[in-house]
Amino acid sequence: MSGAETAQNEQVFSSNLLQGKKALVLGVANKRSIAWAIAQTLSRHGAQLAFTYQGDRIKDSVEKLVTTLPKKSPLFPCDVTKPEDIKNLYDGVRAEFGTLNYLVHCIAFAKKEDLEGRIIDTSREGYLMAHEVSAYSLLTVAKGAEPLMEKEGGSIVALTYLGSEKVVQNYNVMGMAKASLESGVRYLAHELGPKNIRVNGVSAGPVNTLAARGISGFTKMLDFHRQKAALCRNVEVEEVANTAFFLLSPLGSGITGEIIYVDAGYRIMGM
Ligand code: NAD
Ligand code: 0WE
Repeated sequence: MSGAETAQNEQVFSSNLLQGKKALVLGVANKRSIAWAIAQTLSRHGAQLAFTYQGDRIKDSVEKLVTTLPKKSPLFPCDVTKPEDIKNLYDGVRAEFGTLNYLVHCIAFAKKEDLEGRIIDTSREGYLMAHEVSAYSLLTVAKGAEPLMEKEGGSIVALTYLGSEKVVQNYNVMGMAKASLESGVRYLAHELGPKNIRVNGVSAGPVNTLAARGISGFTKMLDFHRQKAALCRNVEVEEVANTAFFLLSPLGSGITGEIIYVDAGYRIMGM
């Protein structure tokens, strides 16, 4: 491996910066999930965590991961398209934690058929599904968190992708949904700012997760990204997690409504 390809972050950082803080992480599916990398990082900096999982199908794998953390973490089922799940989630978080400091949104979904072919052919149902799960859900989970964050202030981070503002072949309806998500970040930042709740987005370069591996030609995309990126490499999931940590933590106290790119300098390149 050349120097440029070697991970730059072999050093693992820990601190007490988040000691006594409580974080809810949405979107862990397995050990490769960006949400899991963020959870581990928050835990290493002292935070206490709660998790959601989408359905019984992944309950066991999430449970197994969560028991590897030093502090016991409550786990709640939550399909964001089910309002009763969101209500039960926050009833549970209130009972376990009383307050909440941080919320991490790592959820996206579009039908496979809408991530290929022509965007013009997107069905109404597929469009609505992608937007409901990937963008509208930020509002519903933020709404649940708001009363729990009011006392101490809080911070929310959502994961997004460059396909929101530039055309990335086949990202299609997910690009529209991410544009909506990013706009939601700004409107929420304005609305929750007076309560000292910050809201930001982390725009990650392509990472080989479960969601990514469902996409045909993903390995080619990683190669292309590596060739074009200023740092001549792909991003490591730990780098995405460190930025989410920074934004959530007091280090990010002056930042809200922003989208920060963790893409090894891909987006800045012209030719
Ligand atoms: P992942 O598959 O590990 O995570 C996606 C999560 O969304 C899963 O945990 C899944 O259970 C959850 N989800 C889907 N539908 C849901 C629903 N109805 N209710 C509740 N949860 C639901 O993949 P990932 O790559 O870690 O994705 C996390 C986030 O990162 C997503 O927002 C994705 O768009 C974003 N992102 C990914 C990449 C990448 O290349 N992997 C790049 C930039 C941004
Ligand atoms: O946000 C994402 C992926 C989100 C995603 C992935 C899937 C695969 C399986 C949403 N829905 C589904 N539905 C499925 O059935 N990324 C940023 C990763 C990604 O996805 C792409 C990309 C990149 C990068 C799709 C097409 C082109 C590029």
